Amino acid sequence: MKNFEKTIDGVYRRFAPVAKRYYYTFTRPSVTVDGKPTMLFLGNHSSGKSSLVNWLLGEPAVQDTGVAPTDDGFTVIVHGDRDEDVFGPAAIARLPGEFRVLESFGPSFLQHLRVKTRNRDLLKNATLVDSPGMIDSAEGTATRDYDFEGAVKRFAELSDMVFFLFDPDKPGTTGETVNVFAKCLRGIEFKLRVLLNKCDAFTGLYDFARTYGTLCWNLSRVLRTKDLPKILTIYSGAEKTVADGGDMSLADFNRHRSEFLAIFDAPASRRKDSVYAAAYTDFAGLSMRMRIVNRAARAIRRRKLLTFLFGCAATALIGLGAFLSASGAMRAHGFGPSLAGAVSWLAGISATVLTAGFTVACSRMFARAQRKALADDIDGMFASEYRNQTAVGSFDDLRQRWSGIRDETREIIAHAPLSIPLFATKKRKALDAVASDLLKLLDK
Ligand SMILES: Nc1nc2c(ncn2[C@@H]2O[C@H](COP(=O)(O)OP(=O)(O)OP(=O)(O)O)[C@@H](O)[C@H]2O)c(=O)[nH]1
Ligand SMILES: [Mg+2]
Repeated sequence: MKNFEKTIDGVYRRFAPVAKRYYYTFTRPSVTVDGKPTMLFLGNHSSGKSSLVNWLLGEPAVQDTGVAPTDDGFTVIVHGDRDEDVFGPAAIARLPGEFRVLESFGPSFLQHLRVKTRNRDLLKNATLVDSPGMIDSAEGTATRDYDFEGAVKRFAELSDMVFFLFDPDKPGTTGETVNVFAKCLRGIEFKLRVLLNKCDAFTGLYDFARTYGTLCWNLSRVLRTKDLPKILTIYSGAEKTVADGGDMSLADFNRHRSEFLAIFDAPASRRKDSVYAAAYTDFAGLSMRMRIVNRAARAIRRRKLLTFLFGCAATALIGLGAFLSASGAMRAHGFGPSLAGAVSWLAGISATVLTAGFTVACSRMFARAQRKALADDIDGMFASEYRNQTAVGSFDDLRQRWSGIRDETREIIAHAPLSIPLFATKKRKALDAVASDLLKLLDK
């Protein structure tokens, strides 16, 4: 595991300058060697996230719980010999290096971050992250003074397993929850586990069936995957045999609880899977970005060269024409050779300068128009760049990867300064080779 993390971290470092040049943000730009798997808990407010964390960690309770919205920030719970709570900007210094990327969310976010160190067995193998519950405000969107969705997305990318909790009261009807599901968890569905929590509170089978049905209905509208993800029906706290609200047996729910707990028995393999998946997505995405941007930059360069050559020819011709016609006219009017010569040179030089200026202005305008045209036909560019691969068989993976980087790539081609590195193709091929070698690394 150590070697695996070291190699991947090395590859990230090696390609960081290339990624910067292509405005590509790695999802996990550094991998902590010998890092612990991170488990993130998301869900509606009062869906029982903090209670579940407390149950996993054992007595005494680490997180506050309550019916009203309790948590207003993210709490990272890590292993440490002494019990310590660190709030705000200092908290980030307590976390492994890969969490540094959270600093980019600014001081308001950091005010909502805390790190708790506790000496509990489970924390020796995993780090837990409790999050603020998702809430719907009156206007339909919850207002927070930091980019909540962005922070959730970053945390989800940094985590090795994401648990999304729903509870029987609100099985997926909160707008913010649906938003987070739709936007932030795109592309990381593989590490997502859906939990239907508080199953000990059902009054009977009908109550359970209605809730489960509603949850599936809501999930199907936001998840892209063809199959419904596995939903673990669980509850936290001491084991019970019958539900609180009726006489429904909890035997099957108890089985799911054991399945849920088993995840925490071997969390290291989850980390390996997710580090691999993030690295593969990052490297393959960067390679795709390089191919499309290089293609666009080559087209722009070709157009610039053509305009330059055309401009040079036009400038020379017009300058010469002005010189000759001025000297002809001066001579025809009987001016002496020295005055005729001076005026002709003046005419020639002025015409050359004017034409050159006009050519430069035109070439800038053409380049801008061409960048816009290329950006507008971004899908066409993707289709021609990948025509060999898309012509045969299914190319779902290519299309999915493309949809992940398409909009940003479009903006870059339209507006950002483009500078292709020396040996761009060689660099891209090296990156492709690394991406395909990762799988071998995983088997070791
Ligand atoms: N019956 C039952 N109640 C639960 C369970 N888990 C939590 N609760 C109750 O649900 C309420 C909310 O629990 P919390 O753990 O604070 O929920 P949370 O998701 O952390 O809420 P926020 O921090 O506000 O987002 C509390 O009153 C808990 O006692 C459960 O498994 N079964
Ligand atoms: Mg909570």
